[in-house]
Amino acid sequence: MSLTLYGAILSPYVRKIRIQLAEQLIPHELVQQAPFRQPDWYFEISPLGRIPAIKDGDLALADSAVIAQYIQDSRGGAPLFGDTPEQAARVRWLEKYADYEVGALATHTVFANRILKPLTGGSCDDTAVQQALEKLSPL
Ligand SMILES: N[C@@H](CCC(=O)N[C@@H](CS)C(=O)NCC(=O)O)C(=O)O
Repeated sequence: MSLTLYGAILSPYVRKIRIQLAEQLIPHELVQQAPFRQPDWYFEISPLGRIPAIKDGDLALADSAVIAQYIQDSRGGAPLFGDTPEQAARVRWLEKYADYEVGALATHTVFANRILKPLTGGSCDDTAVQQALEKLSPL
């Protein structure tokens, strides 16, 4: 089955999947999709409109953690989650930490305010950015 990845290369969640596909030498097509102004059809692949999403034949999947696990399960290749249950648990913890703790501050607050909002006609919330940077600095 042919695998299609939808997303924009600036997204850390999309880059996670691109690194996996490259590491595991998995053939795929990349279709550029921004995380805003999504066409209606994209919500059938990614119900929340977020990137990344994939199509693999008739299967549509969203969320980078779900996609990474599916690719590992369906394509195998180099071990992505380590060789033992302990290593797999550690990898998953780091993934959740990056996705939901670092991502909330770095991507959804700093990047969104400083880059995306001005690009889309909004204005940067400097207080939110400053608070996020302070929380990120000990990480
Ligand atoms: N938990 C999701 C997060 C994906 C995510 O938030 N992607 C951002 C781009 S970096 C997005 O699509 N934002 C648009 C939105 O939230 O509407 C994943 O791991 O795939």
